Amino acid sequence: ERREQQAQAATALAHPNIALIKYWGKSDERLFLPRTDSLSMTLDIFPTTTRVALAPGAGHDSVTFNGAPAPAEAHRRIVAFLELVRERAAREVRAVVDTVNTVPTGAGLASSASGFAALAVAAAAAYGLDLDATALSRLARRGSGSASRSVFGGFAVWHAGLRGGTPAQADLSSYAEAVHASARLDPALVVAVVDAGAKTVSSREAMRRTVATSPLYEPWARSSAADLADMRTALDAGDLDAVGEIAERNALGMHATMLAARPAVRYMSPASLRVLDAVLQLRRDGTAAYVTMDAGPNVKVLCRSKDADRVAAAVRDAAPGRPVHIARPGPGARLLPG
Ligand code: 2P0
Repeated sequence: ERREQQAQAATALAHPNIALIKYWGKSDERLFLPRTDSLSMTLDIFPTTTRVALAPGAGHDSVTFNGAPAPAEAHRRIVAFLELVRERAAREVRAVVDTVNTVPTGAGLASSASGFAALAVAAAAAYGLDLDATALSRLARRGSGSASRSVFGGFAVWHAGLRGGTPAQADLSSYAEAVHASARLDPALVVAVVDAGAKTVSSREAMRRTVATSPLYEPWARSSAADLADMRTALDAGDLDAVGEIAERNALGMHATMLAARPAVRYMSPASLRVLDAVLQLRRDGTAAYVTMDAGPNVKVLCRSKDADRVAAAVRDAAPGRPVHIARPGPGARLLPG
């Protein structure tokens, strides 16, 4: 193969996203197909930068995180992802993958969304695949479900896709796309890192257990479809209070499904609940602030951009000594020059 004589490299940048309508539960674990549609905001903080360089003659892929060899599980998932890219490109050449994550170590914020979005964009370019944003989103999904959404900036909806067809049809129909939000919305997301420790149950295992055993799962999945329709209307109208109320009920409902799983999965800690109480107090005092939580104890508070400092101060009071970050809507994944 002549083109493999010439090493090719590409570097991409992507940001994390936080779901306002959650992805919780897969219909196909291998293809990363979700049971429900989800909707997120891509953040403007903590980008991941990933460089993929083809390594002609190398017998295996090598992967570093922040300059050190990647942990075994991350290495395994990245190599599996590269196999998929090689299959698409009909090429065998191995790669060197170097990833720099700017999430502060132990921030307890998932980096798989920004990580696989950046990897999808960089690997597709390095292997010579010419993919549009839809195809990149579909590809990123195969690394981590939520990565499908980080391909886009601002707000994005990830379609669960067709049910009842062939696996290939389902795969083709499950991708994210940008969602319109009114400029009036002007939101901020205050991220309270209440516990930097590793999560007790992986989201993959927790999703599996919730779908298999929680009697609350199907009712939540049905209500989530209604939440998504309401959320699109609220975003389009720039109605921050409606966006916040819908996001909060969807997230707390997701946590309720987990609490009802057997055995229960509980990510909320006493410190999380103190932040939830502080947010209720902010609302009683007239500041629009709404919580969302993911597969861990950290709390994200949606508010108006102009209120972000005040909300952050209230959150700091409720969780003394814990890092608090302010994020706003950020850009989609993109190739960097050079
Ligand atoms: C979300 N989460 O919508 C949901 C809400 C956590 C709670 O996506 O198994 O790392 O790689 O597809 O995307 C976290 O799960 O899971 C997640 P995989 P992912 O953001």
